[in-house]
Amino acid sequence: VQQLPPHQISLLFCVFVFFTSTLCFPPGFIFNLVAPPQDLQITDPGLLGVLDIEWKPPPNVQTFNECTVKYKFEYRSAGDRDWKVIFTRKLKFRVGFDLSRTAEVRVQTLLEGTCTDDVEVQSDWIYATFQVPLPGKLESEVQNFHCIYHDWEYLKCTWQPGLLAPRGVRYGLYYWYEGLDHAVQCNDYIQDRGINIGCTLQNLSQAEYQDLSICVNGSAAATLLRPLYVTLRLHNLAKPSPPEQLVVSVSAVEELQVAWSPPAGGTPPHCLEYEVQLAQEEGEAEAAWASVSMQMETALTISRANKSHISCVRVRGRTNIFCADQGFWSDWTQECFSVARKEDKQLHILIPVILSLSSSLLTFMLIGQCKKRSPAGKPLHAPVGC
Ligand SMILES: *[C@@H]1O[C@H](CO)[C@@H](O)[C@H](O)[C@H]1NC(C)=O
Ligand SMILES: *[C@@H]1O[C@H](CO)[C@@H](O)[C@H](O)[C@H]1NC(C)=O
Ligand SMILES: CC(=O)N[C@H]1CO[C@H](CO)[C@@H](O)[C@@H]1O
Repeated sequence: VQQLPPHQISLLFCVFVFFTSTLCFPPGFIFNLVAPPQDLQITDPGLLGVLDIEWKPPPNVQTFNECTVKYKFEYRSAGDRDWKVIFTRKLKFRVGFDLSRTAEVRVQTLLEGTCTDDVEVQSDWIYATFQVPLPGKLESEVQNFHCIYHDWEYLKCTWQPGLLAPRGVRYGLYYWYEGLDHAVQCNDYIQDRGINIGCTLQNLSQAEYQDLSICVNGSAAATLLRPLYVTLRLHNLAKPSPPEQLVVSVSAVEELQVAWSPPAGGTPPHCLEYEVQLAQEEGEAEAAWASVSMQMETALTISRANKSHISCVRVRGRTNIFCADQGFWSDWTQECFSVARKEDKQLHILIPVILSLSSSLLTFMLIGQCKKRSPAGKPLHAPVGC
């Protein structure tokens, strides 16, 4: 390979720099002119899981009258790896945070239009952080906080006193969701020996499919207790009542037919899936359960290759994937009987469950109905965040 003389190398380098800079930095580039927004501020409206973020336009914004000024706004709770991103022309946002951690936000100016040759130009970032006061030691926070949304009608939350909780501690549960003017205190506490260890909240249908912010804080004479901040999604905490009117019958063609009704209460029937279990007597041994999973159908036909005896059928329900990411199983509804047919002891049950095409069709027709309950544009997952 022939070596180039030094002056040719520097010439090539200059040509290279010229072309790359023309590509990356269009003529008339105004990098230095795009300043970040000013006065980035975070304030706490006292709503237990959201913060207000505000900023002012960059000082030189009037000079870009042939360009649009936008902002890239990013936020996260300290410890999160990823930022959540919002592109906007607004100067104010209210977003959800886990208030037990430090809130981190950053904003930059984006400029695009004739003044930049239609290339998007970005400013530097401007940063801000915020932390609500967290009094007391971490160990004084309540433990084992759990909530269940029963029948889509009432929410029951329970907890245990913190490890460092002194005698005579008084806990309070406060909550807020979009639609309430201010945080509200629970008015129906569950108590154990005079200490609040739970709360029942009614009338929360407005809070379904959005963030419900909860704070459990407490006080005891001369001791500061650490508050617990949690953000819930009610539809993911639903527990239906057991299915009703379970009927088991044997048809003329010796098929076992099982049918039931969706549970009473506020659970939308199209939001349920079921599990059916069949117990077969195996001589003197304990009954063994065989499971069948079903979507919204409320009937099951079991054909029997061999005559056998099934001694019990039970069914339970849970929120299906069309309405929530998760949920709790209901208790079982059980029906036991004796249908001894033959002396044969080694009995087997074959359970070919035919989930017919029509029921799948029904499933997909109903998806639309489920989605309707979730307001458009709201993320299904939100950070845990009084
Ligand atoms: C339920 O909440 C709504 C507002 O969300 C209110 O108008 C209504 O009076 C409440 N009903 C009961 C029984 O508390
Ligand atoms: C608990 O939180 C609520 C709502 O933020 C507040 O009004 C109340 O003063 C707090 N109580 C204690 C003991 O910190
Ligand atoms: C216990 C019993 O009779 N089992 C029979 C069930 O039916 C299959 C064939 O249909 C036989 O192979 C099993 O022996």
